[in-house]
Amino acid sequence: MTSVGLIGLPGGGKSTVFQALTGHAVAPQFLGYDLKPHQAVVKIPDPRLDYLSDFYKTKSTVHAVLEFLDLPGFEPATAEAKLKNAVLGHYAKADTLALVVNCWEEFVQDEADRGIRRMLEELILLDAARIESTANTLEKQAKLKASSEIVDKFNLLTRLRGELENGVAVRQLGLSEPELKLLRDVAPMSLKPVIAVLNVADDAAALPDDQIPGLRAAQAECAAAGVEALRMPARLEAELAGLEPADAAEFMAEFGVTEPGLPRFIRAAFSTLGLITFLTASEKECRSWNLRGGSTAQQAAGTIHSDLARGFIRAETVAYQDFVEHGGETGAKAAGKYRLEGKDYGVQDGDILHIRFNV
Ligand SMILES: Nc1nc2c(ncn2[C@@H]2O[C@H](COP(=O)(O)OP(=O)(O)O)[C@@H](O)[C@H]2O)c(=O)[nH]1
Ligand SMILES: [Mg+2]
Repeated sequence: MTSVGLIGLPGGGKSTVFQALTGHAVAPQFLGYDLKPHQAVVKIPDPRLDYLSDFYKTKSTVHAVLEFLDLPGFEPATAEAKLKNAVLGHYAKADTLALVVNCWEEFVQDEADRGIRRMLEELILLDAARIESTANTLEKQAKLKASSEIVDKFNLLTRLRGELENGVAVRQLGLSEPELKLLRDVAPMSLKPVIAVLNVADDAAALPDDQIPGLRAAQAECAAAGVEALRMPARLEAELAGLEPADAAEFMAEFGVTEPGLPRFIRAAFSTLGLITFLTASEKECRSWNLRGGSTAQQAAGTIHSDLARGFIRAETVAYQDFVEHGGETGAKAAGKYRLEGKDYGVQDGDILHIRFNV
């Protein structure tokens, strides 16, 4: 299950964003020194899945999910090393980090500096220390037996140390697949994708970016760090999350919110993580699935069940758009839109797959 960890300064609005995105209210922890993360699983809304469920009058509809973790915060300038390490240990559990930044207060320049630059720097400092000690161990191993893997890894880590010392995150280096493989056990924290959630005030919900004091500064800080930024009036959204759909729509209109935060956040998370969605559909069950972009049909089959990957024969495939345009399965088949794809077929976002297999 793909997980998103909410991180940031204490009081930046992590728990508020958590509530906005998951609908789960958690007790406020002003200092963020309570080290227990809160967890919630959210169904990913998808109109394509709704359409297919409706079309097949399916017995069961299953949404792909994202897991959200409301992680403890810390203040980089003053937190003790022990606390920092405990908190950063929690960050390691998330696939992607959502950095929540207070942009609802007046003096946001300081907040942008503390809440964005300093927080991201902590990930880099942690990696620098960890990579240094791994590199030292490798150096000793290389003296005993210098395999090519040890040498390649040592060289890569030496290069990373230089980059990290210059404040460059591992995620910014565009490493190749073989390089990433060498780093698997090191699992650098600064390799994790980061999305910044710029938490703006309720009455700023409908304002253009440049009319929100300090927002531009925060966006510039994110751009400098190579991090995508998403603005969200989190407190307002947290209230919305607790309302009936009709009331929520009225409330949104009143505050000029055109689209709730969750779908916007999911789009940003999917693009940052390089995820796509594929679908399976029948009278029995309609379901959406998360998949790493660039995956093959066999890998998609494997996310459904390992048996389907092992005994993979063909993936009967139709693009969602073609399915809809031809009025469903029969029409799309008549129009020749169903394809039989092999195991190496590169699955596209919105593909409806039916895996033929034999075990
Ligand atoms: N005015 C305003 N206050 C907010 C907003 N988001 C959070 N807060 C307040 O800031 C305080 C800390 O928020 P919280 O989500 O608990 O921060 P956390 O420590 O990062 O989890 C709470 O009193 C929130 O009500 C916001 O968008 N606008
Ligand atoms: Mg909190």
